[in-house]
Amino acid sequence: MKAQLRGDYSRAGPDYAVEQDWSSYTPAQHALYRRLFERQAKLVPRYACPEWIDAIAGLESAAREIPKFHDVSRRLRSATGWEIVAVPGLIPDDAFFTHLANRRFPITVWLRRPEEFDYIVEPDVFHDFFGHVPLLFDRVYADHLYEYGKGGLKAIRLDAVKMLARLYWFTIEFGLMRTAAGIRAYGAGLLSSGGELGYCVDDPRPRRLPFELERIMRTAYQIDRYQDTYFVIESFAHLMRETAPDFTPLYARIRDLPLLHS
Ligand code: HBI
Ligand code: FE
Repeated sequence: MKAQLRGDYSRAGPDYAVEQDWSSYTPAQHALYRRLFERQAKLVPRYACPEWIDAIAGLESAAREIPKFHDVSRRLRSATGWEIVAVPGLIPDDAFFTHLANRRFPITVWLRRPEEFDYIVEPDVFHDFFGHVPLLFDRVYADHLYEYGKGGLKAIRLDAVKMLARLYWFTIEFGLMRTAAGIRAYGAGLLSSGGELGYCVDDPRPRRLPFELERIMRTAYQIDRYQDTYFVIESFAHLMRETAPDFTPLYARIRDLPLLHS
């Protein structure tokens, strides 16, 4: 059983949606959010993929204070048809995949405590917003997430969620992209991390492997430390192409094979 999740799930609906209740954030919380933003703002010009850099330019409101989800959803809907759904934190797979399959991205409403400035176990509003929302303004990335959501509902039926979760981990959370200027990060866990964002691009220790779906689905990922293996896509169009086929035969082929330890 998952350790006790810290969000307030008491007012969540059947789809786990809650009100953001923006007025409940304190000035101290907005200030902490701003410090987190400013820490990453120093790093992203050097380490973030161009699509993230382009998108954040249109989200200047997100720099000063915890963003108002409704305001951003309005802009997001006209850009790619997506919107933010406020959630109390991690939600069950079927609810999560159902939101993605309806072009809604779940964003946690609570912010970490000051002592969690450098590391947090569960995704909070800073990880979710800063790491995930800007790329939803990129049409190809957003279309991939939509397909991922539909694929997730199918994976539940095929009892293949653990394999599919590795794809999400090594792309949406910790993915790297090759660009003309060199390797850049597009994974939300990287973009929102004070230490791993520089490490994943600059450090000689981790392996940086070309994107390979079967290898990704067989690679165990690290939960509470920097990854020692990253996978590199050529572009979001490349990610889209590589994940377009039906995964059913792939699940059947690798289901009982041993994990490859990165
Ligand atoms: N819930 N709020 C939230 N955010 C996630 O990223 C998330 C989730 N529930 C399930 C989940 N991710 C993963 O297990 C799936 O991607 C497999
Ligand atoms: Fe995330």
